[in-house]
Amino acid sequence: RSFSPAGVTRIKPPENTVGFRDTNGDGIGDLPGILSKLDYIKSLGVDAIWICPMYDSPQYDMGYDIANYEDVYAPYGTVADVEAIIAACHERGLRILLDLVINHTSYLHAWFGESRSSKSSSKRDWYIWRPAKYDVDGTRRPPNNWRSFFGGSAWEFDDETQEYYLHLFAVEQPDLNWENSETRKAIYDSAVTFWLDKGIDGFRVDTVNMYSKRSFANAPILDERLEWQPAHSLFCNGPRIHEFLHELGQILAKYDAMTVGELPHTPQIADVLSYVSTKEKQLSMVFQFNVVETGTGDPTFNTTPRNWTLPDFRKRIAQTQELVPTDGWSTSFLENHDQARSISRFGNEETPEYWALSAKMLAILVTTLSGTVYIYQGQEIGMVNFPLEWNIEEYKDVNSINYYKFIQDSTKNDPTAVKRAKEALAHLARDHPRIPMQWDGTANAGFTTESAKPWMRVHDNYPTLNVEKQQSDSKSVLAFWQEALRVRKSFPKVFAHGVFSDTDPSNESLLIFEKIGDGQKLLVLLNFTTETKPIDIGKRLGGKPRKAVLRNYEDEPLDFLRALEGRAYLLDN
Ligand code: TEU
Ligand code: CA
Repeated sequence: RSFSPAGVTRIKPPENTVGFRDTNGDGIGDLPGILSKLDYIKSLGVDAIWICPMYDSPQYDMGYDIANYEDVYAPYGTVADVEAIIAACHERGLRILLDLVINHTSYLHAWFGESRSSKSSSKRDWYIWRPAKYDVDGTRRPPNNWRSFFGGSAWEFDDETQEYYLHLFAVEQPDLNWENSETRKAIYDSAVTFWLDKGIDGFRVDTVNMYSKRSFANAPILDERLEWQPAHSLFCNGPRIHEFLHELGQILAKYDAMTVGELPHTPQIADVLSYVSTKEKQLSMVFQFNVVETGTGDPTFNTTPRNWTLPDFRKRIAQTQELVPTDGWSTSFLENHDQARSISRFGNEETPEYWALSAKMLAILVTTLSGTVYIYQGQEIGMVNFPLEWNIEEYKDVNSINYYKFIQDSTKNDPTAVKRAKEALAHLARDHPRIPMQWDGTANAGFTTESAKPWMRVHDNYPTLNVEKQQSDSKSVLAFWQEALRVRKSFPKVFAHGVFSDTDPSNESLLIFEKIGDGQKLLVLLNFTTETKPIDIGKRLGGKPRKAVLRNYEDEPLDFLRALEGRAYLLDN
């Protein structure tokens, strides 16, 4: 366990992944914390929960670096705690998904220990090792120019056997070699069936399209200033990926388990369908990135924000909805542990009024789209990004830390560039969704005991923005989400299965769309600006008086939408 990959800045690993709830006062969220809040989760009107990786891990990527698939990270609890959650979920009619992280393991996984021990190890081929390249002057170089997702080369040289190993993510996350059938079998036996046998209902499958590498050729130069280039086209959606997922699918089918795969860098519907088409028997559904990538940077620096327009945003929504009339299935979401808060990105938090309107308007958007809806902890109470004023030390995510350091180093600490990097993080960093959940108005927001030091700083707005406060307010964001999910479930044919059409694709201010299903039509009208915009709603309702099934203002004038107003109407088709 002494092995430490060379050539990287050692960062102190954070103790935790997301901060849901701490029950023993060590400042770290834990499994009993999840157990204690299942009734709350159930009360939202959801059917299932997905738990981010709770496995044994040195936490270089907040648990997405797994050292043992069959054990739990001790500060979170034990395998028995997970079993208790499984049982408690099922008692309440909730299903439970775990996170399946099988593109890579931690460098501390026993498989990697054996693999790196010698070139003749029986597990050598379980990871991806390649010899170094040498310049004429003897300078050692990695096998190719690939950039890792978290910056720097995607290859790390190991002194022990004088070869490089591939890591698409952090240095501490070596990629498994899926070409080796023995490796695949070990993955299925350990990561997959160990937990299915314990009764979980399925998995969220991490980086589901990266297991089959196309080749190890140099990536095309996308940005000449960079030594290492993004190589998605060479490792995403590779030649054997569907064969692998079909193999995995056969195991999952035995357990009737559902899956939601994470599908980055795959914007085209035909490619998405190759994973989720029912006849392919691979995945139940996937998270497409089209919508959440709105307003993010180029593939090299996805942390850098860029301007976005409503026509761009709605085109991306339409791309996810295109799956609905096929034999595949879609998802609807705006947040997860990798995405900054949606209100801070797509809404407006300038005033408390705008904040609440945005939260509800975005809730209407997410709950009226077809597919399976996913909401992320804190989204149901309208949690927002932490402010720009927070020190850079408050950022704990490896992606944020490396990004900031890269900008500092590559610009020789140019103040303008460094300031811009900090602004970028304040807008898009993965840290925003990971700060402690805001349960109540006591010190530390009820996430942990009042005297404990939470592993990440609590948002300053917790005294006014918390679950307890919203539970006693029938007009709260929380109450609105509950209502929206209830209405959605009352009309599943049109809310969850309806066929989407954008009626005003070039409108820069109003997002208006229709859904058709089972003789019904759902009309959704959302104003993304803070100005009142004229629109003939009466005409769109066919001249008949209607009451909106969802709305974020008290009354329903028929010739305009006010700031951040949202409404959904059900009509006969
Ligand atoms: O994310 C994979 C992924 O492709 C991105 O969303 C990633 O977070 C981003 O590109 C980083 O720049 C998954 C997990 O959701 C993420 O938390 C993990 O860090 C990653 O895999 C590695 O396991
Ligand atoms: Ca704890």
